[in-house]
Amino acid sequence: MNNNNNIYKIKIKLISGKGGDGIISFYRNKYINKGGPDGGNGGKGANIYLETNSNIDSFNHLKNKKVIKSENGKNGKKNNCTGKNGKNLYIKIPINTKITILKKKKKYLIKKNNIKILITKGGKPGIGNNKFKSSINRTPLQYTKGKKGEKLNIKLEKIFFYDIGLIGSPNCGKSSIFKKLTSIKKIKIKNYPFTTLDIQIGIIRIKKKKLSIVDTPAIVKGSHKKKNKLSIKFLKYIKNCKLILHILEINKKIKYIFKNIDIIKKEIFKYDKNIYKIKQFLILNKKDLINIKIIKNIKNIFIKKKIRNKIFFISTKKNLGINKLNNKIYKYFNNN
Ligand SMILES: Nc1nc2c(ncn2[C@@H]2O[C@H](COP(=O)(O)OP(=O)(O)OP(=O)(O)O)[C@@H](O)[C@H]2O)c(=O)[nH]1
Ligand SMILES: [Mg+2]
Repeated sequence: MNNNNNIYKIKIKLISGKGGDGIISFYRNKYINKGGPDGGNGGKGANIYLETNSNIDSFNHLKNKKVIKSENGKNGKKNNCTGKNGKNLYIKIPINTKITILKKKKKYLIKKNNIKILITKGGKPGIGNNKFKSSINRTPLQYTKGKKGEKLNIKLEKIFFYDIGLIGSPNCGKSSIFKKLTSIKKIKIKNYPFTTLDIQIGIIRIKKKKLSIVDTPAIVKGSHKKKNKLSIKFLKYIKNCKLILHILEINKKIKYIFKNIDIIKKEIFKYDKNIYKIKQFLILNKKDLINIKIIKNIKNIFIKKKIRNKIFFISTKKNLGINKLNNKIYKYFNNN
């Protein structure tokens, strides 16, 4: 999957079609050269709707579309004929799109498929001179023009909802855990930093539960900076998770483990403070590489530092602590 190039946020201007004008006309034929008024009304300007569609997942189809216009209504015609209405326009958007109407500060989040919302109304049609006839005005020269359609700037943003998000520094074993929990075989795991360059999505099946999980590229000091190629833009996939598994590499100096927790916290804070309100399990991976004394020391420091997160010591390589982690994940989702 390559999500990096997909467009998940876009601003567009919507301009609905103008209503067609009413016209002035008088009935004429071979035998009648001074017939009554027969100028028809204009057609309606087309509305613009946004419509959720489960077949699309991004706004790639709207790339480079800064302005989208819908059809104008046609002008009225002779013989009292009404002009054709503009054809309403339906713009496809993915499910879970947040729509912001910029000037009005109105927001919607559409979570279901095939939902249509009217965003800009087409202009009202003008009235032809036929409608102005009366007993005292048999040859009206009045008509009205069609009104302009509504115009709005909107912002569309795809919101991601996964159950579990994996975060952590380079090489700590995020993808190894992802592979273990999802049983997906084709996962790139290598002994160098930044193996994972894009998110990966999988499903964990525990008992009868199915939970979605997202693996992410590593976070390092400075990841929040835009110039950084692997910036933390991918945290958008994490920000609505119900549980975060923060992975730490245990075969490092103890000081480094705690420094790492702070680095990642700072980087995430710079992206969105609310992410830290999400329940977080701290997973200390690579338990096979250290002895029990170090584990005890680490546990003590967690207590001293009053870090209250649930802590797990695991090894994906030796399959240690994985069942316990699975059970706690299951319990958490059963209770929340
Ligand atoms: N000894 C040991 N090695 C492990 C364990 N888990 C993962 N590794 C190794 O650690 C290295 C990195 O693992 P990955 O799963 O690719 O780590 P990652 O956090 O996804 O790395 P990036 O995507 O680069 O950020 C690989 O060589 C793994 O085989 C473990 O429990 N014990
Ligand atoms: Mg990885």
